[in-house]
Amino acid sequence: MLITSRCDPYLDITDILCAFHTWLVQHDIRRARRSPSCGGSYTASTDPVVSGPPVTAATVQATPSNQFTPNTVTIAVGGTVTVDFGSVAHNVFFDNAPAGAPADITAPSSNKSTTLTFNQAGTFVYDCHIHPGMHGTVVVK
Ligand SMILES: [Cu+2]
Repeated sequence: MLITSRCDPYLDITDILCAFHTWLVQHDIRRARRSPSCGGSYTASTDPVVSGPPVTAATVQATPSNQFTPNTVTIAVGGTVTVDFGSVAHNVFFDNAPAGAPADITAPSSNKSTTLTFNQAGTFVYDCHIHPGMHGTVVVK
């Protein structure tokens, strides 16, 4: 008696990897690499970007209305956040000095910009000590 299987006996690991690679490309997983075994039609520059990697630089406005805008920014490890101080003086403190946080901007600052570098992944909450309740968040990943 002939026993048949629903599984394709000729489906080998290359076919599985090829199908997975196609899925990665369709979902624009940016780490997907062209695989010679798949024939390769994928180029990062022409495919639409659904969600890219975190930016390496962001700017936060410290506004005269006592807000950090945008309130939360997300950057890559090693990226920078430039705090753009407006006409009203503010400062920036990473309270409790979490590991990897840049130095505080202790001096009341207005009409200037200061760039902070984040070399460790994490979520860094900062406050202005002049204005209670004025705080923002930098997510580094
Ligand atoms: Cu302030």
